Amino acid sequence: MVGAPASAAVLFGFDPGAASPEPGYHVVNAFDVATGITGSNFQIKVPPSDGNGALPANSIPAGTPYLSVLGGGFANVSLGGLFSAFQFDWGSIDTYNTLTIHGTAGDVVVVPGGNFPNQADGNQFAAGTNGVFTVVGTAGEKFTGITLASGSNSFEIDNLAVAGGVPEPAAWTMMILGFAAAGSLIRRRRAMAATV
Ligand SMILES: [Ca+2]
Ligand SMILES: [Ca+2]
Repeated sequence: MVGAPASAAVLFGFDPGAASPEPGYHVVNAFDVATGITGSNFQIKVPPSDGNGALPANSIPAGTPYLSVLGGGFANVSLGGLFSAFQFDWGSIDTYNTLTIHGTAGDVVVVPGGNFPNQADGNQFAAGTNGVFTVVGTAGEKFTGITLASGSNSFEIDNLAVAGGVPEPAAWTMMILGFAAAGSLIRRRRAMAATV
């Protein structure tokens, strides 16, 4: 990953040609339907690509709808909680795309070709403009969401994912067994107290 400091302890980077979610992340918004999004002049874009948006080239599964913010529009997308890191597929990166990261560190603005010194010519297929964009807080920062804005068509993303695994069934079983053991211990103590 090519890293770039956005502010003191908020780092971001881009993995060219990669797909979200990478190991350690799980998808919270696949943008197949318009949930968790507010704004104006954006759409859940159903492929094929056209003047309103280009499918992020490497998103998995391939060919699903994605979020496209059109010229002059914006979209606020919630992470659904507080997370120390997140990522998404960013396709056909353009210099007129602006990403604002919201969180406990305040707003951090990312501008392709500016403080995000990356290829940003809108190429719809090249690895250099289609990959995974990841944001990490290195000093305890937590992130709550993002705002996408675009001066022209379009700003396209898919598969917003947050750090941390989905709890495994085994982990839930252990938690339930733990609660059950604590409950039986309390009951035994009560029984012993009653016999004294
Ligand atoms: Ca999708
Ligand atoms: Ca684009």
